[in-house]
Amino acid sequence: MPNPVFAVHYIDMRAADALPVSPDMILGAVGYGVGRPDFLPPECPFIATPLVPADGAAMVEIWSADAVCRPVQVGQVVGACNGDLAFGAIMLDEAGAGSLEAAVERAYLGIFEFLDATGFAAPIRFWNYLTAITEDEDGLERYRRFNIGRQQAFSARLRQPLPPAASGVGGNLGPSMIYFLAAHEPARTVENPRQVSAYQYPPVYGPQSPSFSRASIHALGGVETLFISGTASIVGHKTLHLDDLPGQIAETIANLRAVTGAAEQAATARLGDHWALKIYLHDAAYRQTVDQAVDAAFGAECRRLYLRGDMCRAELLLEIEAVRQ
Ligand code: 3EB
Repeated sequence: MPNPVFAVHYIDMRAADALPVSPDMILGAVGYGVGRPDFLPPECPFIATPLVPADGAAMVEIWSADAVCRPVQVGQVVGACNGDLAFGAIMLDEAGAGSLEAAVERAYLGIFEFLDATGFAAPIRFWNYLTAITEDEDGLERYRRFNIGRQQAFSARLRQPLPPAASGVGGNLGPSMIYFLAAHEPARTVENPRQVSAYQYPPVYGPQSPSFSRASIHALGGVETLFISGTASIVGHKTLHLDDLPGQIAETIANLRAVTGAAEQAATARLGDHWALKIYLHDAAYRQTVDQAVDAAFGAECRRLYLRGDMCRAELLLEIEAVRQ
C-alpha cells in the first residue's frame, strides 16, 4: 500500500528534545499547555490552544507531510502548504470583533481567503477550541454564538454541499482558536446512522445547528484517510447516560464503531489500521477508565492524546475524535 501523504504525531515535551520528522516537512504544530517548542524552526506554523493535557504535561501535535512544506501567512491565518495539502491556524479576536459570532465569522472568512490565496479548494478537517464554551453571553450560550458565526461564513464561502469533519471543544488557557487541514478536492463526508446529523439538530440545541459532518474521508493517490469528528454519548440528538462514565464511554465507542462502519462503506480503498485518537475529558480523573476501554476497543498500540476539555453540552463527560489511515 502506498504511504499516506501526511501523518500526525503527539509529542510529550517532558521527553522530547528533538523533532520526530524533518523540519522542512512540517505542515504545522499545535500546543497544549505549552508555547512554541525550542526545537521547532521559527518558520514552522505553530499555534497554542486553550486546552491542556489531562495529566498536566505539555504536549505538541505535529502534522508532517511526505514533501517539503512552504510556510505561508495570509491575513491573520498562519500556515504551510505543499502540492497536496495545506495547514492553517488562526486566533479569534473577540475584543476586536465585538461579539463571539462576529469573531468566528471573521476568522472563518480569513480561512477562506487563505484557501483562495494558496489555491486550495476545500477544507477537509476543522478543530475549534473555544474558551468558556458553555457560558452564557448576553442571553445566548457561547457555543451557540459560535455556531451562528461559523455557518454565516460557510453559507458565504463553503463551495461544497456539506461541511467537513470537525471538533468543537472548550478550554481556558488563552484565546479561542481554529486550525484546519485543506486539500484540492473536498473530502467525502460520512454520517453516523445512530445519530441525527449535527447540521440537522433541532433548535432546542440553539438557533443555528452545528455545521460539521460526523466524518470525512480524504483520498489521494490510492491512500484514504478517515477523520472522525468529535464523538460523544449522543444517540439520535440526545445525550445518553447522564452522570454515568462507563455508560458514556461505551456509547461513545459504539458511535465511533458506527461511523467507522459507514466510512468503510463510503471508502473506495481499504482504510489503514493506524489510529490516532484525541480524547477530551471533562475531568482528568477519568483517564485510566477511558484508557482501559480504548485499549480494549482499539488495541494497546493505538496512539492517543488526552486533553482536559469542556464539551459543548455540559452533561457530556468525554468526547473522542480519530484519524485512521
Ligand atoms: C456533538 O456530537 C458533540 O461544533 O464542530 C462534536 C464535534 C461536537 C464537532 C462542532 C461539536 C462539533 O454534537 C459536539
